[in-house]
Parts: sequence; C-alpha cells; structure tokens
Amino acid sequence: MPIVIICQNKDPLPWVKALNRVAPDVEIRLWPDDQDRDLATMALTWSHPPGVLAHYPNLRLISSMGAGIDHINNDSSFPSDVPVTRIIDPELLHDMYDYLETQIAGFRHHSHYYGLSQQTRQWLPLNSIAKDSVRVGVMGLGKLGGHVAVKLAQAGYSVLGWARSQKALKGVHCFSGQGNIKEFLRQSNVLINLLPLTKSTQAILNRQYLSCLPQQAYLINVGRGLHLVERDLIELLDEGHLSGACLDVFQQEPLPEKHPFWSHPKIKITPHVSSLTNPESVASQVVLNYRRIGSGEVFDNQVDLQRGY
Ligand code: NDP
Ligand code: OXD
Repeated sequence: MPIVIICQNKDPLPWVKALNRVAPDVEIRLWPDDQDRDLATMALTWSHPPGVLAHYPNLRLISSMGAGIDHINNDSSFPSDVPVTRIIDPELLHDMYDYLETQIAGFRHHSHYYGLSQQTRQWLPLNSIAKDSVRVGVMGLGKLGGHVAVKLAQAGYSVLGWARSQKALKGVHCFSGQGNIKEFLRQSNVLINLLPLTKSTQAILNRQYLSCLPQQAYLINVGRGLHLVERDLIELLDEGHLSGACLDVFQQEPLPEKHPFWSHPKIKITPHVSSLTNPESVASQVVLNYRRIGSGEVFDNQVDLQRGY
C-alpha cells in the first residue's frame, strides 16, 4: 500500500530519496500526479490544498512533514477519524535553538540596524545591550519551547516561560494559564513565540498582549503567522513601543511581494527556515508509523486533535 506525499512550498524529492533508503519495499507516490488514490493508506503532508485529503478514501494515517499540524487540523474536509502524527526530532530542537540564540545575539548587538546603516554608508556605533539585562520570554514550553528555554538559561540568559500547564524547568521562571500571561509579558524584553496554532492561540500576538511587554522589547515569531495580528505589530513598531521584530512565519507563505513587512526598517524576515525538517533524519520514524498501520500498536508522536497540538 503506497504512502502519498502531498506538499506545497517544499521539495518532495529529498523525502522520496530518504523514504526509499529506509524502506525500499514501500511505494512512494507524489500528489498531484498520482493515480488510484484509493490505494494510499498513509499521507505525508505539508501545506496541502484544503480538501485534497478527502480524495483519499482509505487513509489510515496522516503525518505532518513538520512539528506543526495546523495545516491538517485547519482543513475542515480532512477525515477527522484518521489519526494524525507529527515530527519530533533532535535536529529540529538543535536548529531552533541555534536560530533563536543567533537572533537574540543580533538584537543585543544591533545587527539589523548595522545592516541598514551599511546600506547608507553610515558609521553609527551603539552600545551593545548587556546580556544580563536580556529577559527572554518563551511562549509555549513543549518539545521546542521547553528545550530552547532551558538551553538559553544554561547560556546565561534570564529566561521566563509560559504554557497552558505549569512546568518546572531548570533555570526557567515558569508561568501558566491565561490569568498569568500579562505578568509573564511584563517581565520579558525579548519575546519568542513557540506556540502551536490552535483556536485559543490564534491572534495571541495582538496589541493588548504585546503592549504588556516593556518599552523597546523585541519580538521573535517562529510559531505561525496567524498568531500575529500584523497591523498591531506595525503600529507598535511605528509608535516605538517595540524596538524590532524577527519574523520567520507568515499568514501567507511565501510572503507576498507587496507585503509591508518586506520594507519595514524594524522587521527582519526569514522564509520559514528556523528549523526545517531533515528528511534523512526523520524517514525512519515515518516508516515505523507506516508499518504500525493495522497492527493495533500505538503510533509515535500522535497528536490530540481535540486539543489541536
Ligand atoms: P508542542 O506541542 O510540543 O508544545 C506546545 C506548547 O504550547 C506546550 O507547552 C503547550 O502547553 C503550549 N500551549 C498550547 N496551547 C496553549 C495555550 N492556549 N496557552 C498556553 N500554552 C499553550 O509543540 P512544539 O514545541 O513541538 O512546536 C511548537 C510550534 O512551533 C509548532 O506547532 C509550530 O507551529 C512551530 N514550529 C515552527 C518551526 C519553524 O521552522 N518556524 C519549526 C517547528 C515548529 P502545555 O505543555 O501545557 O500543553
Ligand atoms: C514545522 C515547521 O512545524 O517547519 O515543523 O514550521
């Protein structure tokens, strides 16, 4: 029974190669050129066009090609009785940490500002922001957020974290629940968003909450574009409440050419690359779950669709 790969904005060929290497006996098909869709029992998806999963009547498992599953859960036509799994992989954790630590160091040393002054050939030195005055707030303390928060604390930053349930993480001052979000934000001057996109987290990076951050705070959004109310961010940057933002994820990806974020002097953009799944590293976990179909064994990394993550 074939596995079908259904993806947009991602090259499927490295996935085919990695899956063929670990499971040469399994047929891998590529949407949209695949035939006999009733034969596929597993779909591996990223940013699939809504509605397409419903064309596969015999799916027994849907796997995200990344850590997030919002693209699956937000497709109202997806067969919701089919289990959904996601990717959890140490490489994702390491890459995310490296990316975020680099952005925080860039914030401390004004790297974005120097990039702009280089363009106008201006020699404008500024004092760097002392490491001990940076208080990093991490929203979402799951696989990625929990790892990043603990490692940033080990690296000498003051770290705060916020999640739905209370955590005890070494070196991290943890907050939980809606009732404590404002206090968490008031104490964070660099805010990292690593929440999953769900009904309760959509638009959470809005004026009401971002204004709780101290003056000159910096935002790093690596969660999802729909967490952020774009107009609120631009206003808070223009008013000077926030000093800048590094954005890796967007409501529409690729970010449209005419989008105001491209030319905003306080916004740094990366094209959804803070931690990309390496197919070679995760092919075996995908195949392991594929082989469990029909065995009665529990799938690894299955998500709770009611909770949304
Ligand atoms: P997890 O599911 O492991 O963790 C999610 C965390 O968010 C948990 O700590 C959870 O709290 C918390 N959370 C969920 N809902 C709420 C809420 N309503 N209020 C407060 N806290 C909440 O996810 P991961 O760490 O693996 O990934 C997080 C997200 O990062 C992904 O969903 C994806 O969107 C994004 N991502 C982005 C990448 C990129 O390249 N830009 C790469 C990989 C992931 P609790 O622990 O209490 O349940
Ligand atoms: C993911 C992502 O969820 O790349 O893995 O955003």
